[in-house]
Amino acid sequence: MTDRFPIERIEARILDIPTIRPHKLAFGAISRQSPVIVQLWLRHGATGFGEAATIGGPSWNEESPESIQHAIQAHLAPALIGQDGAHFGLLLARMDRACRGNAFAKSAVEMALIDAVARSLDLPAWQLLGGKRHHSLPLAWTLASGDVERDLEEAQLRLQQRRHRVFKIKIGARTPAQDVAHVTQIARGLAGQATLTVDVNQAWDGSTARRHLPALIDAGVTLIEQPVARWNTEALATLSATLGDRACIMADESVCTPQDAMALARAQASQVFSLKVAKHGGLLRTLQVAAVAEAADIAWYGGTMLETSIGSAASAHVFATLGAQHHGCELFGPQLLVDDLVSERMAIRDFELQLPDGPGYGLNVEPAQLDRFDRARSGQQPLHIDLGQRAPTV
Ligand code: MUC
Ligand code: MG
Repeated sequence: MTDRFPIERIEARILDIPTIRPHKLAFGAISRQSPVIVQLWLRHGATGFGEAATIGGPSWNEESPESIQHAIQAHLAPALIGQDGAHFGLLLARMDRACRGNAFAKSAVEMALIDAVARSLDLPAWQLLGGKRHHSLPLAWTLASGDVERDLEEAQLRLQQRRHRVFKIKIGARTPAQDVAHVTQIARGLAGQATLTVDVNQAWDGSTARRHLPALIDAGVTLIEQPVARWNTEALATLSATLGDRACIMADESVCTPQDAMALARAQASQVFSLKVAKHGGLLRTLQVAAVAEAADIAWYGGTMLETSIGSAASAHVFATLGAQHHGCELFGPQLLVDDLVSERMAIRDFELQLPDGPGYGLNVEPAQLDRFDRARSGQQPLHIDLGQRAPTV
């Protein structure tokens, strides 16, 4: 049998795109995103685009834009050039043989491959991933300016625009008492208008979480994301067992591989998994993690690494195919950036993200925008996260 879609070329470049305001998380603040954009050419077919975005260089997990670009250029692209792009599973196995780990890098390549093959077949990517089950999903916005007034202004505007009524508040950088006060003030300001979630990004230990989460729940928080370190399955399980009726515990950094998902499910450590294409190592592996969740009666949430419209639309295609037990999504990355790489973004209507169709991810990527933000052209340096003041230990 002749190869249908020989892979001809794969390129990866780092872009630097400022955010509309500093975005403050438990581990530091960012004022730009540095996505790695992959372009993949098929000899008898189309070109596809993929993206891997980290947050604060290698601060969110081990991979950085520079390590992702290196893994692709030095190891993943050479393993795939000349291979038939039609066989996604075989190509994932080839990438695994060429390079251990490096899930973000693999996800960007696989994303570009699926886009290219779907475009060549004139199909939406969701068609290759199992078919569409959702046409839209509730879309959260993250409040992370660190300032109550500014957060409330941001939230009120988005409520008026009918874009967001689920707000995720980033905490963990300050003392727990300061965080509780911050969330409580926001909750009072938005009472009756919004649903509130918090993301602690692993900043607390088990006893801090046990002590302070009840006050956040009393304030009105209904979903609590990664309150403790990613290895701390035991603390997650205790929190899920004790707080579970009043609010859901959601695993994020703890759940990357399908094996992580199995271990968390066995331990009954969380009621929700935040799914992110990058940390799972691609769209197909996101489906695998989602399958474990569904089998274990764990709901899913459509997470983000603050990608541009490329990574966000690819994520939307896979989320569109998942089951009914979900808590919506947070694919707001494009709106946090000063500009985008595509001519038209996914639409947001009545507080919901309208999930896109194809071909591929249904995007029209603008080459001039890729050039405009290209680090190799602008000469920007790798990002150093703003570490700010260290929070006192509790
Ligand atoms: C994370 O840990 O969830 C997602 C939204 C946001 O504001 O930060 C990210 C990372
Ligand atoms: Mg998170």
